[in-house]
Amino acid sequence: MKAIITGITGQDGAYLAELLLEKGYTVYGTFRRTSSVNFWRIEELGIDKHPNLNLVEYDLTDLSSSIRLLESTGATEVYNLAAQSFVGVSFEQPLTTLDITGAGAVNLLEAIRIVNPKIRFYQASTSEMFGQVQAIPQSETTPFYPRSPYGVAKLYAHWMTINYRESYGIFGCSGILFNHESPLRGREFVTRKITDSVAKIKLGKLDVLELGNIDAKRDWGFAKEYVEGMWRMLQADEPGVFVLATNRTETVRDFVTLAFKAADVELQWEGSGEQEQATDTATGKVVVRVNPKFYRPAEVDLLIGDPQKAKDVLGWEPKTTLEQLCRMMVDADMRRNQQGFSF
Ligand code: NDP
Ligand code: GDR
Repeated sequence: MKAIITGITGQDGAYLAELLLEKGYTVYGTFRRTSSVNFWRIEELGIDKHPNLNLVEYDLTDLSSSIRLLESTGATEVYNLAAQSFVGVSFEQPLTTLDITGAGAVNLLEAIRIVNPKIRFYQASTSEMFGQVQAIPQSETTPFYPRSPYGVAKLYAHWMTINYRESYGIFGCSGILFNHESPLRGREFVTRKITDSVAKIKLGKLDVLELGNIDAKRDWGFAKEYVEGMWRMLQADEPGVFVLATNRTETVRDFVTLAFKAADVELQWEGSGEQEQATDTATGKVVVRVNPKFYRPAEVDLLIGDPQKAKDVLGWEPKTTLEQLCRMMVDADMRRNQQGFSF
């Protein structure tokens, strides 16, 4: 069993590599040439020196490297997790996002068509494709209305995966995953920004956490469970589109309250809109403030997914509650900040 994971330096790539290694796969995990190495996640999971893990330098925007990657490894499963995945940045870099997040997936699909059409392909699609939602909750049949260059690029890759299945019979699956978080989440994303800041405030290393739109509602699950769903999709009898979600939605504000609570800090919220802030009830100090600098040109207000199909067909179900997830992340960030490092 040989699998390629593009984007092994990211959150999901690291967890998926751990899962596949446990299952006895030989894993080829791709990373980009950057000025500084970025292996902290696979190091934290303790798999960076695993004998069955091969780290391969690769850029998703390059078709010929995609072909060589498939030829040289002989892999039978490809999990395309690499992307410019930060929605906020996609407004500043729409064309780079299109190249990597949209066209990048087609480089791999083309390479599969050329090298070995029997290779099974997983595309990391996203609830961002629902954008301005057309139904509540969102399922595999809900119409799309993306609200960011990232969402639009992902929608292109999603339809191309379906198109390559219908045109060439490629076993292409598209997982429409709702937000999933963990202690390995990047600090640019809101949950990890919050839990890392809570730890820093608690330890006296930061005064105030500044956020953008705290009214946004998200369906947050635990990343480690979601990568199991990806694997199950590629083991199914038929390729398909599957939503992975928890079917619970909360505001960013709720997540902030939960995170401070996990660090034994009670918040008092006051004001509204750009004036909204929260104080620590024990000290009376302002610890959270809204800063419009973090607003996006267009926002996705409400996401809540219906994972019934994944449950029925794949036997997949989320187990970790938002409270457990949030505490896990706060604890990890407390430990890291106490030890003097935080990625
Ligand atoms: P991350 O941002 O943590 O990881 C993205 C990975 O893609 C990194 O390893 C990054 O490498 C790599 N990458 C970026 N550009 C390129 C490129 N040009 N060539 C090769 N590799 C590249 O994302 P997550 O792990 O959170 O998400 C995994 C996938 O799932 C992404 O496609 C994301 O869009 C999608 N997704 C994520 C959800 C979530 O809630 N986490 C929900 C739905 C979909 P580097 O380290 O060098 O930057
Ligand atoms: P999202 O995640 O855009 O849903 O994309 P993110 O955590 O960046 O934002 C969630 C919501 O929080 C609001 N927000 C802030 N966001 C960030 N990053 N920083 C802030 O300071 C802040 N303040 C408020 C945002 O406006 C938004 O409404 C993630 C990524 O992993 C995508 O790759 C993935 O496809 C989707 O989840 C599903």
